[in-house]
Amino acid sequence: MSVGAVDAMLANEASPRAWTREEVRALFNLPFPELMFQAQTVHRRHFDPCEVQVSTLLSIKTGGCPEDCAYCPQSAHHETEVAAGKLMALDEVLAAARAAKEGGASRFCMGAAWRSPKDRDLDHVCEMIAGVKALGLESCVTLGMVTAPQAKRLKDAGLDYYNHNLDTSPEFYGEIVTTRCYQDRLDTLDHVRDAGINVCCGGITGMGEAREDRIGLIATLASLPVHPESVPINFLVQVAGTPLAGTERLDPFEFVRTIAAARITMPRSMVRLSAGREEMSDEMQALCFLAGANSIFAGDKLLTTANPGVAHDRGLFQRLGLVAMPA
Ligand code: SAM
Ligand code: DTB
Ligand code: SF4
Repeated sequence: MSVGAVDAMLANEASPRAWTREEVRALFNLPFPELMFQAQTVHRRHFDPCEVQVSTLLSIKTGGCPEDCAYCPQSAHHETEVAAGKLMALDEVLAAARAAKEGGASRFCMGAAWRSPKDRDLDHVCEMIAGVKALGLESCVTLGMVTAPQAKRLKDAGLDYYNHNLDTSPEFYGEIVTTRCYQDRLDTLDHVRDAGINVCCGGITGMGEAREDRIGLIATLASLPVHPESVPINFLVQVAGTPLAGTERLDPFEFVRTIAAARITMPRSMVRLSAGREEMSDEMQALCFLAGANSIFAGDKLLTTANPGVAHDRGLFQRLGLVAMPA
């Protein structure tokens, strides 16, 4: 597709729609300045380009996970320095949520290294959600696969967002995870959507995938029955002991292109510049914001790996004239 043809294709975009691979491929193939122009045009149609939503992440149950996700330091299949822990106590979680609120976060996300939660685990998580909501924060959890009744329980507890990523294209997925399949992920997304919870769903780049896999990921996300409200794009954090440690580092511009493609294809979604910021220059992060990213995780730690500190992010926001999005 020529630059002019892509221009014409985007000129009449009014509402969210499904995207074919060919269309997404055409975006990835644009010269970088054209892609950035299109991404910014779409971004400004729906958002203030100077506002960035800030979430805080807490690992409420760390390590010892039975799944074999090749990127993940928390999998029991890999020998990493992450020790397996138990589910955190409610008061500890709420103390962290209070600190996140004081630090300026509008959303508090809790992650658990589970394949799927047991019903009695869910009792505790529901109490945490209710506590986080009572503090005036939006709530998000990522607990692995959930059934329809479990999703309903989470909704009843007041959950705002459920994070469950597709991670990559359907073709590459089997190289990365063997203990659950792509369809399992799609099923969980359906359960969450049907329960009336906002969907947070994205993927990872830099795992040794081809551009076609990044295209396949974006086309799949943008063809879900409803676009995810939030789309985290992670840059692989290489952790010693995981099978993906030592993978050749992806060209940073490819990552920026992936952000831009997410922005253009899912115009009303929040696109999160997610894991991997610790190893990115400030200039690369600025390019991601220019490409349409409008959400980040703040705080020293993601789940188990490092994230730029709050002071650094505050400085970056100031230098770029960005402001935290009000809740
Ligand atoms: N166990 C749950 C699950 O897999 O759905 C929730 C937690 S899991 C750590 C959430 C997401 O974090 C994964 O789907 C993956 O996209 C991302 N992630 C995990 N390890 C990562 C890494 N080393 N680099 C970048 N992203 C990572
Ligand atoms: C997502 O897409 N990225 C976040 C969140 N959802 C849960 C997690 C990133 C984890 C990075 C590796 C770690 O810190 O363990
Ligand atoms: Fe477990 Fe989630 Fe890590 Fe996969 S990504 S190993 S499911 S914690």
